[in-house]
This record gives sequence, C-alpha cells and structure tokens, in this order.
Amino acid sequence: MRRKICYVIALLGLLHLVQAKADNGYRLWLRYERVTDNALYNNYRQSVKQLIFPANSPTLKAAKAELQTGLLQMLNLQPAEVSSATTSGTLVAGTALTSKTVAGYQAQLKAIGDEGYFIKSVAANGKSSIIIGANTGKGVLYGVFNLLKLIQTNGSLQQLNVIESPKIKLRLLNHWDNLDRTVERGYAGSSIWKWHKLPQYIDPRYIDYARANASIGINGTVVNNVNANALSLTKDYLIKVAALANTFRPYGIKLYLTARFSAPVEIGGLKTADPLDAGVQKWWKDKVDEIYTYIPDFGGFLVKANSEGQPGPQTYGRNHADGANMLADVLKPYNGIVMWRAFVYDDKVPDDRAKQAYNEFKPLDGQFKSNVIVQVKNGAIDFQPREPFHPLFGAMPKTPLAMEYQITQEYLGFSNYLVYLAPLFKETLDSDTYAKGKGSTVAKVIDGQLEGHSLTAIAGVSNIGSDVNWTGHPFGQANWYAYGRLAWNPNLSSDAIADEWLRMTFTNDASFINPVKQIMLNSRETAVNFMTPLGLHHMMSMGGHYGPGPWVSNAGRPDWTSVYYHKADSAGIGFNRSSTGSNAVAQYYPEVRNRFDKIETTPQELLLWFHHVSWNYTMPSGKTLWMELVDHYYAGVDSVRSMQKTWNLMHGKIDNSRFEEVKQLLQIQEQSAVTWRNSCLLYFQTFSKQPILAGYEQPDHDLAYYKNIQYLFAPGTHGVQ
Ligand code: GCV
Repeated sequence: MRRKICYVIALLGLLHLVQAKADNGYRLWLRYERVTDNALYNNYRQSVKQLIFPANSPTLKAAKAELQTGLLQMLNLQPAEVSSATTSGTLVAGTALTSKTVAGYQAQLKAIGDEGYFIKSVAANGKSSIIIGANTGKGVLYGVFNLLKLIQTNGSLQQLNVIESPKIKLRLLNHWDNLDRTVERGYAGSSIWKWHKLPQYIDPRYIDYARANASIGINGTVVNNVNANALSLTKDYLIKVAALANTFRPYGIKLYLTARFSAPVEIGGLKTADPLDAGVQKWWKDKVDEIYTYIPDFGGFLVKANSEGQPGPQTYGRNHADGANMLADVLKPYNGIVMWRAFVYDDKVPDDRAKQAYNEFKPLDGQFKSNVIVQVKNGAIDFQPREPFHPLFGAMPKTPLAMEYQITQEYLGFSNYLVYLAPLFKETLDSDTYAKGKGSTVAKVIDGQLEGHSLTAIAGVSNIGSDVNWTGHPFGQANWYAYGRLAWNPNLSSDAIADEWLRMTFTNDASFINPVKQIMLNSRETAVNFMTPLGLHHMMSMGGHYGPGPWVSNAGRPDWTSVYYHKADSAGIGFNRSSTGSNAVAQYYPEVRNRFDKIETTPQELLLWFHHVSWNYTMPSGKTLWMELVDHYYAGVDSVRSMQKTWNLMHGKIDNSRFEEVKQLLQIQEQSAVTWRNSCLLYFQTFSKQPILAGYEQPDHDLAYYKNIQYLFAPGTHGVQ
C-alpha cells in the first residue's frame, strides 16, 4: 500500500512538472515567470520592496496593476505601499501631477513629450530609489512595461538612466477583420472581435490584447478590414465599437475605423457618394458627429479607395485628394485624421503595376488637407518577400506619408513558416531615398524629420487571431512584437529586438537564445532564397498565395499573374524596369535611379526586379545567372534544414509544447521549401534549357506533378484573389 501511495505521489509530481513546463503561448512576451537566478532575484526584491504609486486615472490604475502582477509573479513580492521612502528600495511612479518627486525632474519631463518616460535610479539621504516619471499616464504605463522588461530579461536595476520617447506619433495595427469574423489574409483562426456578443460581453482577450499592444507602444488600432463593410458605420456596430474603444482607452489605444467610400449610398440611401456633392458631405458630417457621441476620442478613418474593386472618388470623376479632403474636413473639428491608402492599381492594364501608385499620387502632393496622411506600403507591388522601397517615399514632400507593413504572412508561408520580419522592416526603413541628399532614409520620411511633418504614422497589418497563441506560429508573435518596437524606434536593431523577445517569450538561457536568435535573423533571407531569390517576385499560387505558381498566366488581369512579373523566356528572366524597359527606375531620385538602372550596379538581391537578364550572364560570383539562381534555391532549402537541426538541439531548454509545435511547423516549412525550389527550377528550366547539375539533390517529381498541386481552401481568402 505504502509503495502504491509513493508511486502515485511520484506520478503526480511528474505530472505537475510536465504541466508546469507546458505553455500554450497565450501569455505572449508578458509571461512574468519567476526569476530563476538567485542573486538577481534577491537584488530585484531589494530594489523595489516599497512602492509610491498614487493611481487616480484608469491608465495609471492599469499601469499599477500590471506592475503589481509582474512583481508578484516574477519576484513573489507585494511591495509595501508607502507615502515616502522610509528605506532603500523604493519604486516611485507617476506624473508631475501625481508625484512631487517626479515633478522635480523638469529637464527629463521636457525631453520626453506626451508619451515618453524616464526611469532613473536616485540616492537621497542614503536611500536609493527608482523613479518612473512621465507627463501622462500613458507614459507611466510604457515606463512600467519597460521596468518589467528589464526584470524579465535579467537586466540590471542599478544606475538606471533611461529616457525614452516614440519617434513616430501614431503606431497602429490594421486588422483586416470582417464582421462575420473571417480575417482577410488571417492565418491564426478567426477574428478576435466577437461582434455578436458586443457590446455587453467584453472578452478578457480584449484586455490582454490591449496590454500586449501597450507593452510595445502601439497606440491605435483599426479594427475592421480595408475592404470595408459600410455596416460598420451603422449605429448597431458603432455601439459595439464604442465598447472596444472603452476597453482599450486605459491602455492608451485609440480606435479607428475603415470607411467604405460608398457608405452614403449603401447605408445612407443617397443616390451618389460623390465627394463634391453637398448632400454627401452632409451625410459624412452627420455620421462623424454621431461617431463622436459614442467614441469621444475616435481616431479617424482608414480608406482603401479605387483599388481592387473598392469604391472611391474616381468613380465620380474626382481624385484621391477630393475624397480624402472631404472626410478630413468633417473629422477636423474633433482632431480626427484620414489615413488614405496609396495601394491603388485599378486602371485597366498599366504598363507596369509598380509605377501606378506613384503616378496617381505624386501629382497630388500639396493638395491634401493637414489632417490627411497617405499610407504607403513598404514596396510598390504588394508585401513580397523582398521589394525595393516604394518610390513614393521621399517623392511627396508636402504630404505626410505613413508606412504600411504586413505583419501577417500573406506571401511568406502564412503561420506555417518561421520568418522573422524585423530584417525586412529594417531594410525599408534604412533605405536611402536621397530625396534631400545622402542620408534621407525612409525612416526619416515617415518619422517626419525630413520635411518637418508633425503628423507621423506607421501601420502594421495584424497577424492576430483567435488561436490560443494569437498568431498561429509561436514565432509569429515575434513579428507583432518587432513591428511595435520598430514603430517606437526605427533605429533599434533586429538583433536587439529578437534578443529581448526571446528572453521574455522563452527563457534567458544563452544556450537557447544565441542559436535561436541566429535562426530568426537568417529566416527572412532563407525564405527569399527558396521562394523568390535575386529580385523575383509575385510567383505564388493563385488565390491563397501560399505555394509556388511561377506558371500562373491566366488570372483575370495580367498583373495578377506570375509570368507578368518574372517574364522568363529563352533569352533570360526578370522584369526590365530600367530606362530601356518600363522605366520604373525614373520614379527614384537620381542616385538611386542610376544604381538601379544598370545591371552591374543593381544590388544582386534586386537584380531581376529591375532587369531582364540573360541566363548566361556572369554574376559577380563567376557563376552564370542560371547557376546562381539554382544555388539560391538550394541554399534556401539547406537553411531550412539547418534551422531544423538547430531547433532540435533546443529540446529540453524550453517547454515541450512550444518546442514540439515549432519542430512540426519546421517540418512543414522544409517540405514547402522543397516544393518551391523544385517547382520554380523545373519551370524556369523549360526556358533556360540548362541542367541542375549532378551532385545536387534532384527534384523528386516532374514539373507536371508540381503544377497539379492544389492549395485548396487556403485560410484567409474568403473569395478574394
Ligand atoms: C485587403 C493584397 C491582398 C488583399 C488586400 C490588398 C490590400 O492585394 O491580397 O487581400 O486586401 O492587398 O492591401 O488592400
């Protein structure tokens, strides 16, 4: 009997251990696990054992609650609440209005603006304390998250002198979520917005969503799809939206909506949506007045107009500025803004789709009202694994431009692939437009420095869904995180962001962080290599955009096909956008234009974006273009295999649940990489007529086999192209 009891106890203990290790990823990077390093644990406990944190607003209350939760979980500590520092180890948090101590730091308060904060170690009368100070509750909240991050990442709490403020004013998520809870290009389940239960039921997930966003400085969210449904603007939905806005407000997150341009017709019963029509203008004014009765701090509208079938001002013979300004006028009294998207290509068949946004928008520079910001995708086509920076950056000096990134991996293997996007985001931010000479980076265009704009914004198309881990792939969380961190400060490095994310999300164990960080940092180039190396683009299967489809040649319009973009023929491959071709290079400033105009000076990774190159062209490596292409595809697959090997060595260093999940997803990625490689090379071989040399792992099937693979019911499509 005793042996039996011992056995059961041992089993329960084992079960507990296994359960303690299980992690479903729901807590994201806000896990607040107990600090395991004893010295640090004791040191942290000594540093914050007392608390002075009067919280008289919802945001300060949220900040204080977060701090208390974090300290309790990580340090098993409930700091004593005091009104003055009676001992060393006091944490003071507040604004100049709530804390006399904070008010004493005028220089810091002046430097940090509305959303910034400082964290400072001070010693007075032999007692040391830490001060988190800000001008607003939101700043204090951001400061609290930073202090918690220091503890989560095993940082030092000694001699702190942090001064932080965001470089970009509006840092938004864009949800492509539909009212039926499907998500366009969403790969993590359904929409987290439970419209049918709002406004009464506030899913606790909404609060965790707000906490996670606030922890990385995101301060706005557009909750509905840019392929908009006018019903979002009806009273029934506005009440629901207001409930979300109320939930997010304490976390410093403003709510925005997409506006369907034809709403006056669809839900207003008008005959027209012409922006110059007085009746239409009145309809929008009344609608905006109504919105502000429900959401007094409503942020404004995001609009996709005259693009991919969406209605817009051109439907009525007006231009984008006419449409945007009409909405801007009615939002202005409330300090609302219009984010007008430049993702347009509605002309029948342009000579080069890459040129169209520039051609339509550049002439409008200077014509937009001051509360309009034009939202431009990072590249001119559509969130490809690699694109050169969009030529509109730097080309509209009189107009504030917002950056639009895609966090959800529409063209990067959905939530099946591990692709860390910070290097992609950075590549665009760091690109030099030469708009005002050397050093005119895209980052300086969007943070307003280059032209002195004060309205600045950045948007990331969200990868969030109802999956328990929010983003489908555990490493998809890193892309949400990295987007927020770069929105706060575009100068941060991909490495530093990966480092802090890994520590918070998994472990501080260096034998995990270093190799896995390398996986992350290489992962984007790996995906480019096995999908679209050397500047190739838009070669995915139709509809779902998941697997390869370099052969796609019939898709409703030429610029939805793959052959339009790679232009492979017996002579070579690539889109001639040089001055001898579509001349898209002319949209860049001379320094950039000249570099991209010649094969020899075009960076190798963009070669086939700008040039049609002979199969036998000698690359800088000495190989022919064909062999270089072959090697890139093989390198891509090899890298996925080394990612797998490295990951397998991580067994036991983190919880088994996430370890196994990533391991299995990497298996999918490896098979998919092989499919991409074999499909593309077998297809291009029909033009190059050159071999994949013996010694290379030969394709296991013929081209017909790969062409026949169907990617049925791809998530995130719901009838869209
Ligand atoms: C929201 C691409 C996507 C569409 C998306 C569009 C856009 O074309 O495939 O699903 O629509 O971009 O950014 O508006």
